[in-house]
Amino acid sequence: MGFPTNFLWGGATAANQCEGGYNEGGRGLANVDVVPIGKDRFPIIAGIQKHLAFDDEHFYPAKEAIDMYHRYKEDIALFGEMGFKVYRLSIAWSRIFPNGDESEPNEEGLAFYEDLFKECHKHGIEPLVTITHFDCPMHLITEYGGWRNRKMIGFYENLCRTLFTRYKDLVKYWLTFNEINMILHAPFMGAGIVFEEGEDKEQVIFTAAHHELLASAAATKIAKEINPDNQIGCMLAAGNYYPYTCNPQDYFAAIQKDHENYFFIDVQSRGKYPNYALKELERKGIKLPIEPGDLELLAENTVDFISFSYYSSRTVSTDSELNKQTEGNIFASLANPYLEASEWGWQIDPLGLRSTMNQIYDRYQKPLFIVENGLGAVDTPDENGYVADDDRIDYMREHIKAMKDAIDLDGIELMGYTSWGCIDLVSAGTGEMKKRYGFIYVDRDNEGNGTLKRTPKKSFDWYKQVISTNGEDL
Ligand code: BGP
Repeated sequence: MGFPTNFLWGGATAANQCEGGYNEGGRGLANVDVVPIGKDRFPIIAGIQKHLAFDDEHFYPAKEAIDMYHRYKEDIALFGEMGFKVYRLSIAWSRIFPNGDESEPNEEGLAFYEDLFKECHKHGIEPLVTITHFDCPMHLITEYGGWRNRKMIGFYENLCRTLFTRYKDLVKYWLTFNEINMILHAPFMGAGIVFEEGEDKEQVIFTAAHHELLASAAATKIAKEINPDNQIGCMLAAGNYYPYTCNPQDYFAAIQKDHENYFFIDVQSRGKYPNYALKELERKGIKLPIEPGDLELLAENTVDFISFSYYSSRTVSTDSELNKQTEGNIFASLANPYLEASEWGWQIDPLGLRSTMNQIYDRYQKPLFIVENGLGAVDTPDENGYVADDDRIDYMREHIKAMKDAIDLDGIELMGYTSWGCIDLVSAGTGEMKKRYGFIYVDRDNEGNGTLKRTPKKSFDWYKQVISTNGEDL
């Protein structure tokens, strides 16, 4: 019992949070380059428009990030030393198609990832590739309005066909969209959407969602045509909702919040829009721009596995006074009195991971893959640059135990586990360096100071041992 022998242990990153080299190798400008850091990181209307112009002061971190663009060999060697079986990374779309709508790809971008994948294989590491991780060429936003435009499907198909063809012998695990449900909470990151003053935001979001879902199904189809061995996964920002009390109203509110997230995966995994969503959209007067052939495409091209990120469970109430606590958070969640929280208020709930795995597995009956999990914390190195990150080890130990229970006691099929930010990188939520997740410390601060030197933390040796004993020695 315990973890299967072929269990895929590893770590995860995203291009825009670690590569840097924003203007090298023919790369075009992307949405992630212009997202401001600090408090107006997720503005709904005006803030983003203000920053659409290339703005040095507000987008420093993604510009250089941790310079993995130049240091990937060193970084992958360290992942290899930890014994990684898999490395999840994302493609920067604008390295492959700088504007997004060209017919021919940029060879320098393709060659970069080809070499990176070869480097992974050299160390016995299987790449797991997210095709888009909050990433969209700026030109597709300014010219076409991002995913609100149906033309995006064709551009994305072109990207996918290019990737699947070029990396046919190097990559077999693919994820179509990172945290596809984030489009509801961060539409600029999730779908390159900038709202016009006064327009119906929900209508725009669900139009874009329909386009992304079609693009995801089309990608699955193309992937199988090019190589039937390709394994395609969807990707959900997961974390089940608890009712704040046993008041039936609260319980039902929790079900509705779960629906909000499962909407996307229901389509990607079951191949059709769920009734609860169709009813809700109808009530709100929102129309999905369904064209002939769309529903067939969705039905015929469902995913092979369900991947998700899990950091925390969430708690919901129908009490309007209590709910004021949650204003301004990306995911509305009340403080759960039974849980402790990280420095950023993310509540730590390993059993919640097991509950979430059960919910998702019961719902879809497909193998699961945990592609993000970890503790974001401020790390303080000693005089030798060493970080004793015991809290991170404790967090991961408890979550891995919960995974093991889900496998052993609940019979859940779990393909693998890639902890988030296996090397310190720029935070998606804050745009800063100070919130770190890595097994490897990177000497870089919020202001861009530091040597970029890599130093293994205490968790590096711990995770190495976890992998070498296949999760037995925690
Ligand atoms: C997920 C994203 C990642 C990542 C992670 C941690 O939502 O897929 O890109 O950054 O969250 O979030 P943060 O960086 O805000 O701590």
